[in-house]
Amino acid sequence: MSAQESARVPMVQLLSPDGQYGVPKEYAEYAKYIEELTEADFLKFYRDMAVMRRFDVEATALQRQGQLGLWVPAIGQEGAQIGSGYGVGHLDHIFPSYREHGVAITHGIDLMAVLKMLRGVNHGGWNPDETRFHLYAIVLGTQVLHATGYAMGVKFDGKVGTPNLADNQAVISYFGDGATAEGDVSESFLFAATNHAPIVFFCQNNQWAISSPVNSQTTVPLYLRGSGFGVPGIRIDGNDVLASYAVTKKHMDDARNGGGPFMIEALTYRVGAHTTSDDPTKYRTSEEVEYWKARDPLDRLEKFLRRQGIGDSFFEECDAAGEAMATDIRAQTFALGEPPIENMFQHVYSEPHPYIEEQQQWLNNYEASLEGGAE
Ligand SMILES: Cc1ncc(C[n+]2csc(CCOP(=O)(O)OP(=O)(O)O)c2C)c(N)n1
Repeated sequence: MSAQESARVPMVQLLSPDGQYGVPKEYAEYAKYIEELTEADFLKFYRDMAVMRRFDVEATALQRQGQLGLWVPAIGQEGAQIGSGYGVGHLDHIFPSYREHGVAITHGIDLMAVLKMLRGVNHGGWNPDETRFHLYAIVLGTQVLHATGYAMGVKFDGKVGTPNLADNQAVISYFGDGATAEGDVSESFLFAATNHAPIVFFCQNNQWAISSPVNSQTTVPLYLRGSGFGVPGIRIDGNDVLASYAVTKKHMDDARNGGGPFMIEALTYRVGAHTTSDDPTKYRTSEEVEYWKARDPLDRLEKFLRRQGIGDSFFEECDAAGEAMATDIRAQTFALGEPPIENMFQHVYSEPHPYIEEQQQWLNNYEASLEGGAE
């Protein structure tokens, strides 16, 4: 569908681009989730969005300085990620793709673990058992199948829809508009629906899959993609952190309580490059980018907070905290050593494997030949 057609699709928006809060009557069911929030929650949303953006700027600079192999920017997607991340319950499991640094922040992942992975010195760096935030997945759509399987397991274990609400669990999986074209995602919808699995499919439609526009992935709004399989869905304004929070929270609660799978399409925009290896000026116009910058998720929440009487000092504190974080991760990144080369053979299989041992032996011999002055 064209950008003009897409803009006419109804979506949940609770915060307008100029920071006015209001709940249209057709979305009244979401209002209570915002009414439960305190001022401290709104400030936390802003602070984390600001940290996420500053982290992104710093990581991009570190990549340009040769400190990281690659960086995957998420500027513009802070509202979708911080809002939905906080909508996830304390026992729920999260299956990200590779751009969910903001969701990672909401679940206490050490940001250095993300940087180490993109420098190639670890294989992920956090423990999914403890954090319930699973490892990044580069192969598009795989994490959606993993999430669906996990949700089916939760269901088979009887942890869904029990009277003991505090013990129930659900799963959320993140993926992009491009990933919806993968068979894995369609298969996930089918298994989730037929097993009535407790899962929310959270699609960040940032409108580009590298250089492929979303209208090459679909002719219908993506939130309808699950419906033929039996997965209902809704579109939200992904640059509205409050809509992202309230809609995710409601549908995670519903899934946990036995309501089955649901799909959320968060309409947002990747303002930066796909990765630091990409040059988006080759395939999209600066007018389009400016249009979306004017709908920036941080500006929108800042306008809302200022309307609530939050003054300059809070925003200055956020800036200072962001600078301190950036200084810290820069120093930590510069201090990272080279990992032992043997690391590449570890964690390939859980038990010793003859092919891996053979390759390691070849490397050992090669290194010994260099030490012996083979040149
Ligand atoms: C199965 C598979 N095919 C192709 C790729 C190469 N690839 C990496 S990212 C990407 C675009 C993904 O776009 P989207 O799903 O919209 O997510 P975004 O990167 O915009 O967050 C492609 C094609 C891949 N990683 N995995």
